[in-house]
Amino acid sequence: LASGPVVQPAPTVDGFVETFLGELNYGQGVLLSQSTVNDQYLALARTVRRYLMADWLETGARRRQAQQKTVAYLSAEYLLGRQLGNNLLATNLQDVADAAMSRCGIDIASLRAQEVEPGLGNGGLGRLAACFVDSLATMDVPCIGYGIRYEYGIFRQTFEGDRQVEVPDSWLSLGSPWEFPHPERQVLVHFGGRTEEVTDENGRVVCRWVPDWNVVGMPYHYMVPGHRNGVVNTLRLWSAKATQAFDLQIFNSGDYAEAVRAQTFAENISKVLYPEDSTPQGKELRLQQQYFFVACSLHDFIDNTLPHDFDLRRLPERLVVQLNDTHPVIAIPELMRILVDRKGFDWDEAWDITKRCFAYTCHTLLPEALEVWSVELLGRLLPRHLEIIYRINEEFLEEVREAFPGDEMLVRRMSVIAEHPERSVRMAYLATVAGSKVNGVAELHSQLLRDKVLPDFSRMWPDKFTNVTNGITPRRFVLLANRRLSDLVTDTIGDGWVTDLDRLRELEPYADDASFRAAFREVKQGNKERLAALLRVRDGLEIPQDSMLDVMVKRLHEYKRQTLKLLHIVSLYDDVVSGRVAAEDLTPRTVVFGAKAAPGYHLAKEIIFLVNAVADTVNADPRVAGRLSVAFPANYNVTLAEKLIPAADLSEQISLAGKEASGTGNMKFALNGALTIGTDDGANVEIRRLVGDDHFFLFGMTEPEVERLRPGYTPSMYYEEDARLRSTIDLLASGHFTGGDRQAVAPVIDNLLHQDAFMALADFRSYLDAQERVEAAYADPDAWSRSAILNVARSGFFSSDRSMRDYLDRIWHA
Ligand code: DL6
Repeated sequence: LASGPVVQPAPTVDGFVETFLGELNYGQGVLLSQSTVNDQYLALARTVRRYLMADWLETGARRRQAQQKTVAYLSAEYLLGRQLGNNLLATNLQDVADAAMSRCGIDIASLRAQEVEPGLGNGGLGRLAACFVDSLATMDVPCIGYGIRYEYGIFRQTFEGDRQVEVPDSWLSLGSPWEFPHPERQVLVHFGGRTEEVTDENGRVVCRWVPDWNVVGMPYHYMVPGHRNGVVNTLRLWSAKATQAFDLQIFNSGDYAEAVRAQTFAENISKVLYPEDSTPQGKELRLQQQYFFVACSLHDFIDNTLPHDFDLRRLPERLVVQLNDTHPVIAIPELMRILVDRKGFDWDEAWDITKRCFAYTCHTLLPEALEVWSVELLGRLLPRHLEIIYRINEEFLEEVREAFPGDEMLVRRMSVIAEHPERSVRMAYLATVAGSKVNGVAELHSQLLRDKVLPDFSRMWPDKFTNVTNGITPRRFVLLANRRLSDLVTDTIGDGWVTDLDRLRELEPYADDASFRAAFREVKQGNKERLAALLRVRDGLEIPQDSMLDVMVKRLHEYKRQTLKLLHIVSLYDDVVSGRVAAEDLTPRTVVFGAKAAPGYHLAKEIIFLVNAVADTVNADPRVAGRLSVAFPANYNVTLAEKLIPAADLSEQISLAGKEASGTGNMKFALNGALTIGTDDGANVEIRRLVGDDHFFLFGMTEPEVERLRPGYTPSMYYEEDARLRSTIDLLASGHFTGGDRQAVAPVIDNLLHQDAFMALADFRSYLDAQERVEAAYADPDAWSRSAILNVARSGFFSSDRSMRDYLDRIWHA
C-alpha cells in the first residue's frame, strides 16, 4: 500500500462529481448549496489535481530510480498563465469536468474565470520558460524548473485618466490550489559578512565565508503535466522566510514593529516580481533575489535530489543547469563555493566540473539589459562569491593572454570585471566564460550576439556559440486558446499535430480548398465574436465585427515601436478628417493594443497615455465611425492573450531591426492564422522564410541599414521631407487628441523629432506602404484566408517541442 500512489479511479462523470463534492465538503468545509464561486473553483482545481497526482508521484519515483541527466532550468521568471484549463487539457478531462459541473448546476466558465493567473514574469522571457517546461514534460525529459514564488507577481495595470496606474497583484489571496508547500525541504541561505583564511584538518590554508545574516528558502512544488502522456514534472519555486519568525522578548516589551523586523526583511526577498531597480535598495533586493533562488536550487539538487553517496566528480553526467539570461548567473560562483569550500574539491577540479554543468541563454541585444553588479554591492552581500569571481577572471585572462599574446586592450575588453563607470562584474561575461554553451534565441539574434555583443569571446571560442530559436507550446496557444481552429485542424488531418507540430504541413493543400477556407473564416469570425463578448464585459469596449483586427500586444518599449503604430493610426485618421480620403475608402480596421510599461519607465508611460488619448478621440469621432477604431484593454496578460491572438487578422511585429532578440508573440499569431506585418528582426526573419514572402508584409530597414544610418541620424529631416508624416505629427502635436493640451503630447513628440533612438520616423514611409499592401490583400477574403492557412501550415517549426529538441541536441546532450 505504501509503495505506490493511490490511483484516482478512472475519470467518469459520476466519479468526478463525487470527488468534487468531497473536495467542497471536506476540503472547503461547505455544502454545494452554500458554496461561493471561489469555493467551487478551489474544489474543482483540487479535483483535477487528484487526477494528476498518481502520475506526479510515479514520475518522481521513476526519475529517482533512473538517475538520468536532469535539466535544472534556472529562471527568475515563469509566466505560467491560468492552470485549470491547461491541466484539464493535459488530463483530457475537459468534457468530463464540463458534464460534472453542469450536473452540479455550475457553469464551468465562471469557475475558469475565477482563477487569477500567476503572473510571475514580465513578458517573453518568463513565458518562454513556461512553454519550455510544458514541452519537457510532454517529451518526458527529466527537468526541474527552479524559480521564485513571488508573493506579488507583475502588477495589475489599470488606467486612470488614460494613464497607467499599477496595482499590486495579490494572486495568492483567494487561495492557491496548484501549489504544494514543502517546509521539510527548506534551505538556509546566507548573506553578508566576510571571508577568512583558516587551516583545514589536512594542513591546507582554505577560505571560509563567515556570513552575518541568513534567510530560509521554503519550496513550493507545482505540477507540470505533459500532454496526456502520464508524465508530470515539477516546478519548484522558493519563498523567503525569516529564520526566526519574531523576537518574543521585544514583542513583549511592546515594540511590535521591531519584533518582526527580521521577518519583514527576509520576506521582502520573495515579495515582488523583480522590484523597481532604479534605486540602490531596489538593486540590492534584486541581487538578493537572484542569489536566494540559485542557492536554494543548487542546494536542493545536490543535497536533496542526488543520492547521498553521489560522487560529485560525476555531476555533469547528472545535471545540466540552463541559465535563463543573466539573472541566475551567480549560480556559477555558488557551485564553485559548494565544491571547493564545502565538499573539499581542489580549485581546478571544481572548475572543470562547473564548466561542464552550465549553459547560458542570452535574451537581449540591448546593452542596458546586460546585467552588471557593482563590486561594492556584490562584495558586501556575497564576499566569498566575489573572491571566486576574481579568481575565475584571473585565470581566464591568463588564458586570453596565452591565446592572444601582447593584446592588453583585448584583455581589458574581455575582463569579467569592468572598471568604468564603476568597478563591476559583467554577468554575461561570467556566464560566457563558465558556460559550456552560449545561445541566442533566434538566428539573427545569435549572429548579432556573436558579432556585436560578445565578438571577442566568439573569436576565442567559436564552438561555444550556438542558436536555438524560441518556440511556443501548441497546447496552450492553439489547443486551449483556439478550440475552434484545433477542431478544424484535427477534423482535417487528425490530432498528431498537437505533439508533432510539423504535421501542420499536411494542411497546405487545403489552402486551395474553398470549403476549407470558408470553414477557416468561420473559425476566425467565431473567435472575434468571443473576443468582442469578453472585452465588452471586461473593459466596456466595443469591437466591431466586420473589420480587420489589427493587434499589437507586447511590453511597452521604445524599441518595439508602439509609436510607429500610433503614427499609422493617426495618419489614417488624418487622411479622413482632412478630406484627403473618403471614409468609405478606408479598410474597416480595429486596432487593439495590449502593453504594460515598467513602472519607472517614464517615456513608455507617456506613450500609453497617448495611445489611450488617440483611442478616445478616434472612437468618438463620427467621421471615422465603422471604419477605424482603437481598443486598449488594460492589463494585458496570458489570459487575455489566449483570447486576443486567435481573433487577430494582422500581427504587428514592428521593432527596429536588430533590437528584438526573437519575439514569441509573433509565433503565436502566425500559428493562429494571423498575417504578420513586420521588420526583418528576431524570429520574424525565420517566420517570413518559412511562410513565404507572399504571405508576410515586410517593411523597414535591415539591421545593417540601421547601423549605416545611425551616425548622424536626424529624425526631423524625415519630418521635413515627408508631407504625410509632417501632417500626422502636426495633428498629434496640436493637442487634437488631448483636449487641446499640447504639453501632454510633448514628451513623445519631442522624443520622436529630436532623438528617435529606434528610428520610427525613418521606417514610417515603408511601414505605410506595407500597410497599403495589407489593405489590398485584405480586400480579397479568399486570398487572405489562403495566406492565413499557409501561415498555420508552415509554422510548425515554432513549437517549443522543437526548441527543446534543439537544446537537447546542441547543448544538454541529455
Ligand atoms: O527569449 C524570450 C524573449 C524574446 O522573445 C524577446 O525578444 C526578448 O526581448 C526577451 N528578453 C527579455 C530580456 N530580459 N532580460 N534580460 O525579456 O526574451
